[in-house]
Parts: sequence; C-alpha cells; structure tokens
Amino acid sequence: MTGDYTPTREDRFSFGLWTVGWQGVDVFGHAVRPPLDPVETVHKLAELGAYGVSFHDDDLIPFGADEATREKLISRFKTALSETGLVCSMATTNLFQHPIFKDGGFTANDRSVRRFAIRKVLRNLDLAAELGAPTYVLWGGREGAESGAAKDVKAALDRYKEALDILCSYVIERGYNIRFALEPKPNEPRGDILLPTIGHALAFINTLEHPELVGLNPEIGHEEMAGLNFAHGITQALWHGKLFHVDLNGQTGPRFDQDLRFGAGNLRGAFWTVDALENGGYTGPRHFDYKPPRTEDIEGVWVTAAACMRNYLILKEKVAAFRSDPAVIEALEAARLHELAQPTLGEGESLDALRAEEFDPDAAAARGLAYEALDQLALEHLLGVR
Ligand SMILES: [Mn+2]
Repeated sequence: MTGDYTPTREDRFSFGLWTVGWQGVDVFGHAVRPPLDPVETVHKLAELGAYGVSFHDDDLIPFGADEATREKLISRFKTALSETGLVCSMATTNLFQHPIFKDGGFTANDRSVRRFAIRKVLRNLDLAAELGAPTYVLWGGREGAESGAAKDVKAALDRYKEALDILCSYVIERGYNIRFALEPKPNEPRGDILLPTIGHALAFINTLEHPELVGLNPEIGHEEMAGLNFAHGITQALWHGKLFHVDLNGQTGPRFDQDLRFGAGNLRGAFWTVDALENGGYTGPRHFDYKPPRTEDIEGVWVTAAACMRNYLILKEKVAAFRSDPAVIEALEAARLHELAQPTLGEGESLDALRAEEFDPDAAAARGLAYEALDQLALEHLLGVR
C-alpha cells in the first residue's frame, strides 16, 4: 500500500458543475445550500486535483438570460479555466428542468417543444466547441411516459433518431471535434424513460445515420437502479467501441437515484468498475456525477468531491494489487480464464472434427470451476487483508 491517494491531472478526474453545485432541492425539500459560483467551483476542483469540469448550458447561463449576461458568464468561466488549467471535458444540455420539457425534449408530443429542444442543443454545441469539449452528453431524463397510450414509442424513437441525425450532421458540417454520448436511465424523473439501459442505447445507435459519432455515457447508479451489473455493462460498451464517457457515483440497489459519492453504496461493484475501466482500455475522463447529500454544508461538499477521487485511487491500487498477485494469477488459471480467451473451434477446423470429438459429459460436469476461491481473493484485496 502506497498510502498516497492524492489526485493529479494525469488521473483525469472531472466533475459536473451541477454535482458539487447541487443545492439539495429534492422531491420533498427546499434548498439546503446557497448557489455555488461556477468560477469558485473551477478553482476549488483544480485545488483538489481534478483535471476537468463539465456543465449543462443552464448550470453556467440561467435559462432565458439575455445576451449580455450570457457573454459575461461565459467569459468569467473561460477566465477561470485558463487561470487553473482545468479543461472543459464534457458539455450537455438541460432538457429536463424547465416546465416546457415536462413531456421531454426530442420526443415531446408537442412538435414546437421538439424544435425548441433542438435549438437549445445547437446553441450549447457551439459553446461546447468553443470551450474544446470533446464529448457532448445527452441524458433524456424526461423522454418517456407515466402511462401507456400517451407515448407512441415507435414514433418517439423515430423522433429521437431524427434529433441525433440532425445533431450529428450539424457537428460534421461545422467541423466540430465532438462526439455524442447517450446516457441511459430506466426511470426517474419519468415513470419509464426511453433508452433505459446500456443495451437499449447500443441497439438504438445502430439505427443512426452517423453511428460512429454516437456512443455512451453510462452511469453506475442508473444501471444499478435497473438491477444490472455496471462493470459488465461498460465492458460490453467497450467491446462495441462505444464507451465515450462514464458517470461514476454510488447506489445501493434498485431504488430511487441516490447519486452517492463514488465508493459509497455498492463497493464491490465499484471495485469491478475500476477494474473494467483501468484494464479494459477506457481512455476518457473519470467523471463523477453524484450529489453531495443534503446533510452537508459547503465544507462537507468538498469532502465528498475529494472522497470520490480518493476512493477511485484506493480502488485502482487494490485492483492493480489483485491483478498482479501470484495467487490470483494461479486462481485465474484454475478457473480456466485462458481457455475462455481461446476460440471454440481451432483455426480452419471443420465441424466434422467437432462432431467426431470424444467427450465425457459426466466427467466434465463433475469438475468444479474454483470461482469462489478466485472471488475470495478479490474480496480479501478489497477488505485490505492481502
Ligand atoms: Mn444519477
């Protein structure tokens, strides 16, 4: 154990302005903290060791602000970025907060709302390009329904595809170096949200005119709300070349979206998530999308932000120790992981050879797979006793 879990720019940690800036407004309660100035956020995140910041248009520029206010706010933000060296690692559009989006943005039944939503994204895409953000996230939290007949799902998916096709063409036409990342979520705020999981979103991307420009931004809590295994989900996204970005946080099983700091909630899941990211070829930012609980004052908020990064680095060290432990390497061998990596048929082998093979199913069925010994090693690394 090195004991040094101080984040550096090379760790590529990033935070959304809306995370530490969350004032604690929830379904049952008012704000518990004053608004946080994005400029202060940028300085504090840089001081804590983050390398990047992400934002929704409305985090930076209040909805409906006039042009002069908008320019002033953007200029202050740019100054803060250049003073600290923090990068703008991702941008996104708020298509969920204003009442106009109560039935969604891209898939609202009201055509005028859909046209407004696309205008809002186009405007913020220009700002994202100006700030050098390589990834543009689309979380469609209001794209969905609470009842059956109110949403024609096929038509809504046609409109969703239409919106993505328009946005991709725009980015190509403008020559922006930006890719889109869809963020799945099963429910909340809508009763049921369209593109509810990684799998749904991956299938949807294949229908687009420019699938190469669209990938995923999966969030731990969102997949776990659906009872799914996040490490498996992001690994499949990587396998498809579609893990463009990631939202790290904590969740305790299927319930409301908890948005706990990374490492809280499902800690074993967090261990395998870090393993999947560090050893699976992910090269994007380690981005935290969480909400400091309402119990915390501003000092407590910064404690949670520092803890997200610290927990990631602790888990990264534990994952590396697990993967290099000779007992683990032996246990992986015993569990036949090397065999899984081999093609099932030999090179050029015929199906006749496969059919002719002698095999004793009872003997094979009697063999234990020794997975528990392997998993116990992982658990002991996580518990800090190896
Ligand atoms: Mn969440």
